[in-house]
Amino acid sequence: MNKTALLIALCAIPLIAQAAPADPKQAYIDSTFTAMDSNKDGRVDKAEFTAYQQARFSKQADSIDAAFAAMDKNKDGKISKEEATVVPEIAKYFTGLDTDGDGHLSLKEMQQAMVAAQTADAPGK
Ligand SMILES: [Ca+2]
Ligand SMILES: [Ca+2]
Repeated sequence: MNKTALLIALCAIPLIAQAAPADPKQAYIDSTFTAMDSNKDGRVDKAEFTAYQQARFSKQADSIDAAFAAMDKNKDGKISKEEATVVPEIAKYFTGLDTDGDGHLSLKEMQQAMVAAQTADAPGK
């Protein structure tokens, strides 16, 4: 499966209602560097990088929570196949994401999908 596209879809759900910047990729790189360089010396040292990664992971956990809440229209705490159709990437991989095979995606299954997508994106793997 195309995990990168899935990761982007997962991250983008909370932003669906918001206007996208003209060049999202460049804006992302710029904001990432600025966010990492906490003492603004134009360089990112190891401590800054580590702190940024930790913040990034907790932010992504929040974005999964927000995505999950946005998709769970009937608020029963799980995503049915019908609810998943609002995000084509998730609908497409629904069966693969439903690791316990109960026909619904739990928050845990969504988090696992995020972790799997992260791992697939990690350099050198
Ligand atoms: Ca639901
Ligand atoms: Ca499931």
